[in-house]
Amino acid sequence: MTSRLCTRSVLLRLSLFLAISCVLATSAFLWARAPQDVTPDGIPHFNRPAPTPPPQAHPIDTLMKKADREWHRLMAKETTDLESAAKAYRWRRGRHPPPGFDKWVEFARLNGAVVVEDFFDQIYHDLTPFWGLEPAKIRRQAKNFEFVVSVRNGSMTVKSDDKDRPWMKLWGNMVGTIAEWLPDIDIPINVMDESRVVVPWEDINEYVKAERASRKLVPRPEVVREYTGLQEIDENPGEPFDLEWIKGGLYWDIARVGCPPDSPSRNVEALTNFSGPPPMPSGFPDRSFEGYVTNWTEAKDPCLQPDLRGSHGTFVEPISMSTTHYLFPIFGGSKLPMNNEILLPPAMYWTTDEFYSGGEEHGGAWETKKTAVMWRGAASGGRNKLENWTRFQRHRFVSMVNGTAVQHAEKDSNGVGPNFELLSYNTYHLTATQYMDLGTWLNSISEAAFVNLVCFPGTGNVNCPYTDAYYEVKKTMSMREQYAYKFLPDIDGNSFSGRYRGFLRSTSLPVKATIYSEWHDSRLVPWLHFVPMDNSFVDIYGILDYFIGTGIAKRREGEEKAVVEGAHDEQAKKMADAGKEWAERVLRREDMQIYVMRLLLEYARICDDRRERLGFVDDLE
Ligand SMILES: *[C@@H]1O[C@H](CO)[C@@H](O)[C@H](O)[C@H]1NC(C)=O
Ligand SMILES: *[C@@H]1O[C@H](CO)[C@@H](O)[C@H](O)[C@H]1NC(C)=O
Ligand SMILES: *[C@@H]1O[C@H](CO)[C@@H](O)[C@H](O)[C@H]1NC(C)=O
Ligand SMILES: *[C@@H]1O[C@H](CO)[C@@H](O)[C@H](O)[C@H]1NC(C)=O
Ligand SMILES: CC(=O)N[C@H]1CO[C@H](CO)[C@@H](O)[C@@H]1O
Repeated sequence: MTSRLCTRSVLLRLSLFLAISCVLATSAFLWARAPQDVTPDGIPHFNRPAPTPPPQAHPIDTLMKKADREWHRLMAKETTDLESAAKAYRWRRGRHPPPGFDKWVEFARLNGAVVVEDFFDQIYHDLTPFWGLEPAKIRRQAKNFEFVVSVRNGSMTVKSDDKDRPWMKLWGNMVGTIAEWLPDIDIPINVMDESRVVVPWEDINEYVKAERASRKLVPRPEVVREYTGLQEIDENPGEPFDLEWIKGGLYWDIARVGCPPDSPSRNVEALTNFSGPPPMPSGFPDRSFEGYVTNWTEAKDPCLQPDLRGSHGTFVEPISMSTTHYLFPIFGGSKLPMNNEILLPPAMYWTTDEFYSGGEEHGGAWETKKTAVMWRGAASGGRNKLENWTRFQRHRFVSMVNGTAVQHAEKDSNGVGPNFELLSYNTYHLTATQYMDLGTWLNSISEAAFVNLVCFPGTGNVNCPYTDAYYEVKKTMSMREQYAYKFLPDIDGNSFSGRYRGFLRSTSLPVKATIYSEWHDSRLVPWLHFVPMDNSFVDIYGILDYFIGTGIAKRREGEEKAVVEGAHDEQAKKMADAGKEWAERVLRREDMQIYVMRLLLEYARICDDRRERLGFVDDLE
């Protein structure tokens, strides 16, 4: 804290006394690049010798190397035929594969899929607790839900209150394309943006134990090879269960009961005062590697980050809430780590609507792109109001990359903005801030803006009395137009951000922060296919500094080409290319079908009274 306040005060030209005590308090390294390196008027001057390069590798270099190794480790497990796939299955899952597994392998093979058993981990994470419920109960819950996609005799049907509900249509369509290979199933669908189920951790733990106890490789003669089917429930559907929906209250308090008892968030109560900037790290984020996300699973997990209760719209004020603490089967496109829905690839990824998918145009060559950060979107994330808008993630992000807003904070208020707090320049040691202030630099490399302030109470879409002073509303920009920029941050809205797949498939580089889990999580490797970012966004400057550097090209004496100090453009291009190439191999529509087919075979088994003995063993004969 001392050095944070001190250095900032130097930069902000506060009292000499503080400057001296700061110099005394900070290390020799800081001293070496202290005030004289910073131009007081924010104008870059390049007539100084280049700073000596840092002694070790940049942490991002280290993380990229680690990601490469991680990917090779994954790919070493690739399976190519029924035999190796079934073997990998038994090894990882401890059971026989479900009936229909041979058709599944065949379908994957015909569609040229990369098959690594680990890519399907999310399915097992989601379904495991259901081994703790009676199959008959799951079938009845599923059958009687209001929104259901069903398969009978290889045909798909949709039950909904309105046949034009887009999510129902899209997911119905997705299941319909593979229905001929599926057993009879009822798939209850979450039609809301927000996730719906948080079962207390202690209950889930019991359900998971039930799965563990029943897990075994049943001797071949005892294996049942055919699903029972749903005739019985069709003839005798019974009544819906009362799931005791919770429709009000503080979502943080509802959600944290899903956290492990010893996790940092479990016993931290919700906030009720959302005025001013959110709690933010005062140094490198916890669990980071020298300031950068190193474990993506942890970086996304609110159970490990109580601060998120005051800095993410999901916990500040969701638009709508309808949650239960009882386990029942419901499928949706995204969820928090403490939720218990069953994930499908989001309908927004299945649609061919260009607004979400970005269409089939993926952007031009890297060299033709503008070296800048582009973000356009609505001020969603929840219901932002006068009393709490400063705690919403999209607002925070747009402000933190707004050079003017950042400059105000630096010059006038000791680094504290209306909805963010800056770290000292001596935390991340950016190249850019050796030459200019953060605001000046950001103004030259960043073009983020809202297209709609989503004010509450509503005042039309463009004006908003409490945020007008902080944001300039700009025109919507199609994803295709955004691909003209190298760096595309992706920030949660009311739940996950539906443009992520489009960004991954683009020739630009996605920079991703989220607290939501999705179907694809175990097939994407952070720092290889995308740049992971902390939910506080304090690492955004370090990320941009590494890739873009000062943003201003200059020619050194005796050198032919002008270079941008500190830039790693090659690495950015490499990651953008790798992400695109990988998305074209494992995030195709075919890959979604393959994921859903595997998921639904498993789900049908869990719904079957004979589930403990149901299995596929033909490969062992
Ligand atoms: C499915 O097929 C079975 C056997 O052919 C038949 O008894 C049943 O009525 C069919 N169900 C539906 C929903 O078509
Ligand atoms: C909320 O917090 C702010 C800043 O800490 C404080 O000024 C304000 O009085 C608090 N409001 C209430 C209602 O407690
Ligand atoms: C990331 O963190 C999770 C949860 O703490 C842990 O289980 C996992 O092993 C970690 N992954 C890596 C690659 O370190
Ligand atoms: C950037 O911040 C300034 C000062 O808060 C504000 O006037 C301006 O509208 C913001 N720009 C955008 C694009 O939101
Ligand atoms: C979850 C929560 O407490 N949200 C609050 C956001 O701020 C408004 C205005 O103070 C409150 O009404 C909400 O309850």
